[in-house]
Amino acid sequence: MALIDLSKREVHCKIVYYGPGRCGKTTNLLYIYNAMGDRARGKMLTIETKGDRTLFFDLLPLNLGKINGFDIRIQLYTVPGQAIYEATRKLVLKGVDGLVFVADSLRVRKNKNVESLNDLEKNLKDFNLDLETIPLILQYNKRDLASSPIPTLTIEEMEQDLNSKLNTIAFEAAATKGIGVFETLKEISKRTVRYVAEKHLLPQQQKNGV
Ligand SMILES: Nc1nc2c(ncn2[C@@H]2O[C@H](COP(=O)(O)OP(=O)(O)OP(=O)(O)O)[C@@H](O)[C@H]2O)c(=O)[nH]1
Ligand SMILES: [Mg+2]
Repeated sequence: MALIDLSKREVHCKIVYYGPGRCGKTTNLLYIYNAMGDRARGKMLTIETKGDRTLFFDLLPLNLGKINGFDIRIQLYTVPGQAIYEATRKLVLKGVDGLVFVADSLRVRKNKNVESLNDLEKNLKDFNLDLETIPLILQYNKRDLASSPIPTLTIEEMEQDLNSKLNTIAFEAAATKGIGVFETLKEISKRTVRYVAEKHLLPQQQKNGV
């Protein structure tokens, strides 16, 4: 859950990158980490990795500067996408304030994308959250492969599979090249900060007469 420190005028929010195994969640964080200067980023923490598979989670703290006099601190997390790490995925979701669902454009991952979105919905329910209330945006990753001989999904198919009910904003991305990475981060940060402010900050300020 977001932490708001009125005395230090700091807002801390947690954003989780969710999605099937190998869709590019860690790649998003690595790109952000490498592109950000030391003033804006903290240390990137990668807890247990085997090859390029996340076994626990990644964590990247970011300082997004001030909004309305409040320092905005964001913690980006990734879940391990592989099906067997279900318990860890749920653990990482605890206290989430905003979500990026990263989908894989590879045609062979069509079902995995849908399964992972269903898994997210189920896990959120256990925290009394749902896909409609929490800020959630989509990222269709690996779009660079659409111009390769490898079979990929069209944007229309991905929209149909993943966004017909959600009706949220979706960014096309190629995380290895950084395409769409900051667009995604900017949008989810904006929505999450707004959500946290409306949910926690305004009531707290009213209570304290600030
Ligand atoms: N061509 C291409 N490859 C990508 C892209 N994004 C990620 N990859 C590759 O896909 C593989 C998996 O990427 P990761 O970022 O480790 O995937 P993940 O979602 O963190 O996977 P888990 O930790 O297992 O859940 C790596 O080899 C990446 O280099 C992309 O946009 N285009
Ligand atoms: Mg990973």
